[in-house]
Amino acid sequence: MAKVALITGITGQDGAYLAEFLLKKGYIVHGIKRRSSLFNTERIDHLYQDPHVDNRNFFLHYGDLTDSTNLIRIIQETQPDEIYNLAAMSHVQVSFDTPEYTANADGIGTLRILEAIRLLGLTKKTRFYQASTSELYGLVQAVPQSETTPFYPRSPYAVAKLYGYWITVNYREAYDMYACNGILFNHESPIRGETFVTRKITRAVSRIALGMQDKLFLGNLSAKRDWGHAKDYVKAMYLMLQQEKAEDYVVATGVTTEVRDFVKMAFHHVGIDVAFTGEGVNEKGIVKSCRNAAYQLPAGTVVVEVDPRYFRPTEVDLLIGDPDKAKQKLGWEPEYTLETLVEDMMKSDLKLMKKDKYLQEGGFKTMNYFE
Ligand code: NDP
Ligand code: GDR
Repeated sequence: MAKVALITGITGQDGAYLAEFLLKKGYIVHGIKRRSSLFNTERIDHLYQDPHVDNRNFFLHYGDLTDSTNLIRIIQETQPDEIYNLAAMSHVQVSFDTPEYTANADGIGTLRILEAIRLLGLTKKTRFYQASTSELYGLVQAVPQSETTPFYPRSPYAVAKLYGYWITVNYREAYDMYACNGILFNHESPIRGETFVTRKITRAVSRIALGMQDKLFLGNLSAKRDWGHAKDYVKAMYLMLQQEKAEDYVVATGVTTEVRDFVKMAFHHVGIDVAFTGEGVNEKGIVKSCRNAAYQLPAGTVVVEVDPRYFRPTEVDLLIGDPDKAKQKLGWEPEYTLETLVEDMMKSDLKLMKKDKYLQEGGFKTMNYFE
């Protein structure tokens, strides 16, 4: 019998990679998507199956983490062996603007699923994965951050995820459920949301290299993140649910990099070498030399500027994870390095932007909203 998985947040970056991964393993995959006035399934369109054909193994259901009865019905109908709770309002800066909604979806949403499993009598059948986050560590207490490092959340997003983390631990202990937290550090990919810093950078650098945009505006260039590839990280999610005993795991690369160095790496990929001068709001990224065949930029051109509106009221300065437990107990090993991650994202965005340029030159309207 094929195993059945239910993925919340299937239309997001991780949901798409995880669905693809589980389908390849022979799972029947159900996903929850939100109703939207525009199509929101671009990341999973390649997995779509015509509802009129037989032997389908991929199904989508309308739902929302803020709607208990909807979640109860979907879980009852699908009777999943594994639930991966990936749905969330996942943008840290946006959570300062929408704190109450973020608490509802990311915090109470987790409780709604756990409670649905309990009410439906599925505590012995259904294994539960919670998408916890390195944002829980927040204000640096110790590095590298491991499963035993104390938490100090620094945003409404992280505080909501703190509730999600502990309610998962509590249901594991109170009801003997198989429930795990994956404390995942930042992971990116060519399908990363466009307003997270890495994707914002790879898109803008591609456009600058093609002569479609002059400058990239960023916030805090000194923040340090432990960046991995989402394709590697969804494997760890799956492995966490295949063990004898449910536990919590850190998933990270163990390498940390400043935002400004990620910017330099992305520019380097297109033959533009950038140096940073100045400090804080006055810091600028300036072209040192340009070996870019498509678009020559004179030395001294300012291609990066700091815009304080991207500063956060409370920032997380330094994240560096210790993935030792995941490596030892799960046998997890990432395949990508930061260099191959940047390469993967840059290749993909260059291709997308070339297409965009072609359409623009042909007189067709293209997307020009870059936050
Ligand atoms: P994305 O933002 O790409 O995807 C989030 C998903 O959640 C989307 O499918 C979105 O739907 C859905 N969603 C948002 N709100 C609701 C809601 N109220 N009800 C139902 N679905 C909802 O995030 P990622 O794929 O990057 O991350 C997956 C999970 O992992 C998130 O919980 C995130 O907080 C967490 N995480 C991510 C890390 C990362 O570096 N990527 C690191 C650590 C944790 P729609 O497409 O309609 O917007
Ligand atoms: P993060 O990711 O907040 O770590 O949360 P993001 O890419 O948004 O920010 C990383 C760092 O870059 C700095 N930064 C900017 N960030 C954005 N978005 N836009 C900018 O212009 C910019 N300039 C500088 C930020 O201040 C920050 O320090 C991500 C999300 O996926 C969460 O859901 C997840 O839990 C964590 O990673 C782990």
